[in-house]
Amino acid sequence: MNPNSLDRSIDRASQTMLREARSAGIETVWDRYEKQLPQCSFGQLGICCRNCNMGPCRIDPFGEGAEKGVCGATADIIVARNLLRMIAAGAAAHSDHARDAVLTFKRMCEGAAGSYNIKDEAKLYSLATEYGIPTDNRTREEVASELADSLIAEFGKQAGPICFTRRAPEARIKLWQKIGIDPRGIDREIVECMHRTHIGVDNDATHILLHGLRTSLSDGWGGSMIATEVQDVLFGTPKPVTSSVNLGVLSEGKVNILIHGHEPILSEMIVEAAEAPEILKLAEKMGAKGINIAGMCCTGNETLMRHGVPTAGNFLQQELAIITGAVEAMVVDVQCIMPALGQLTSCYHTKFISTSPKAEFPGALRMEFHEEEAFETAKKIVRAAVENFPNRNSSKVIIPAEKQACMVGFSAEAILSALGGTPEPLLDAIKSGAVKGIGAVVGCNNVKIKHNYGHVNLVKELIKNDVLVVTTGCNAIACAEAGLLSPEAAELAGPGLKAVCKALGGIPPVLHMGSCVDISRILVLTAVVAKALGVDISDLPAAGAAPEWMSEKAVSIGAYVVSSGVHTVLGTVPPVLGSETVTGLLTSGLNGVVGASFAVEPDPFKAAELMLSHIEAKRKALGLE
Ligand code: CUV
Ligand code: SF4
Repeated sequence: MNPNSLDRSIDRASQTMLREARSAGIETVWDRYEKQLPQCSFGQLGICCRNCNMGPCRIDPFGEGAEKGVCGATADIIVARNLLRMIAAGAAAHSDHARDAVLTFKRMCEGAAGSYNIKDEAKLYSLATEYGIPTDNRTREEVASELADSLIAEFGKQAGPICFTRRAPEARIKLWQKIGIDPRGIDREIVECMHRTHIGVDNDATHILLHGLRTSLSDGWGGSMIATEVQDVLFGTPKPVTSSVNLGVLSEGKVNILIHGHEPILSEMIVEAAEAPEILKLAEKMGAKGINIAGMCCTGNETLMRHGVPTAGNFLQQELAIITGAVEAMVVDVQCIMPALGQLTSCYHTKFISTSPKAEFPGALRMEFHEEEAFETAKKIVRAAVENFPNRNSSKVIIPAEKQACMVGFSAEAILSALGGTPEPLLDAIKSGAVKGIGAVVGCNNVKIKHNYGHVNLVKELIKNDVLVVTTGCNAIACAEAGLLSPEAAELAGPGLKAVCKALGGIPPVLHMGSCVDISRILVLTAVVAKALGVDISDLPAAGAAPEWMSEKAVSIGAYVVSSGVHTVLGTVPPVLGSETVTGLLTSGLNGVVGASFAVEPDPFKAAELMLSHIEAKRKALGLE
């Protein structure tokens, strides 16, 4: 890879910081990637196994050396098992996040998490109804408490089904039941992944993969959806709000606190704590003009869409933000936080504060966060950042100018209300061809793809061709940085989509639906549209993409999106090419099983073509020309 900053990112703010990193001799993720090259080809192909201590074993991809592991496992078995473990880890990450949100909710009901309360009562009652919980003559707290118990029970259910899976169209549920992938309790599915992949248990690639689909569904329609819904009850269901993104949101004169990771439980409190009068007074005393909170990654998405808190960047910008020299504290919880941050922050005055009982980092200052004293801990963290302000070395500060306006917060509820309360106007637009279909573009950054290049170009191609795009995660932030989440971006859309955006009062052609767990909102939206059309999700003119994905969570996401019937294009190659059987199943065999499959295409322009032709084919099948 060429170390030229222009080749590493398409984003100007990031290019500026990459230049600064080079001149200061600071190492970043791109440099570490180069040191890894060439990466191990056995790993890339997915044909190494360390599942027992007779190994490690590896299969010779050229058929010259070993064809089997010591136990006799073939490439098919090893690749499928490795993939299943990736799905298990991803589903576990989302679902453990959900568990913590639900437990906080339960503690709040018991009066033991005093800093939290119910922000969306309407959602509380609609969820209670969905769970068959009686609401007449009961206090709000009684209803909430029983709902919390029902949600907690979803994790340990020995027999299915998970309640929210019943939001899918009837035909989809029947299909899941028929092929045996209607998920049971979330924890059960994940544990079974680990059991099946232990030496000498499940040794048939197809059989292994089917359990992968079931596990992923327990994430999408289970863990992730539970996280989304409970967070909406606790923190409010997002509504359209404007804000700004990119490294330029950092402030020269204020105390900058970055909140990075994935859970809103902590960040919601930090946002509140930064408004406490005594803390603002302290900031003034320290010579700051105020306190500036900015998000990163999905924690950023959560606070962006609920409070309009600006976001400083996505996954590959976490180090670049520190290199501005203007960050007093980088506060992290879980997921996608580079362990490199410890050493990096030690080159600056930045305090690297870890908060999750589950996640410790080298070089981090530990300020463990527990619901019981949430607000107090949040204040302590903010105070530590404020007191660090005088240590900022202004000669080291470089804040890029780029700061892009965006409109975010399009929950499924917000989209329906923008449509006037029913999906009909959207259906009409799809039927008339003004909107050709829906593109769901999500997922991480990956150093293997030029930062934001895949995200931005793919989305631009889709809207240019009248495909309405819904986005979450790091794609959403990339889109925001490129100006695609502003109403003005409708000018970049095809004539049909542009007119629809204008008719709906000036919405962007790319709708920010939230964080990664909020891909569950996309599932809900597709289910609503499919039901209104009287078809299955796999019949919709819709396609998904993860142009720069890297995490195991993304593998679980891809699996549940496809299992839900949405054809999905991946921008980086998953480690499966060592098995023709597994590769064939993923890229075509699944069509006959769940009515959708994967494609891999690193070039975003070609990926857009794949999605567009899929959408065209689905339109034709529905009789829409
Ligand atoms: Ni999950 S999308 S890197 S932060 S999982 Fe993290 Fe959201 Fe990928 Fe981005
Ligand atoms: Fe090797 Fe089989 Fe053990 Fe894997 S499970 S390390 S293939 S012997």
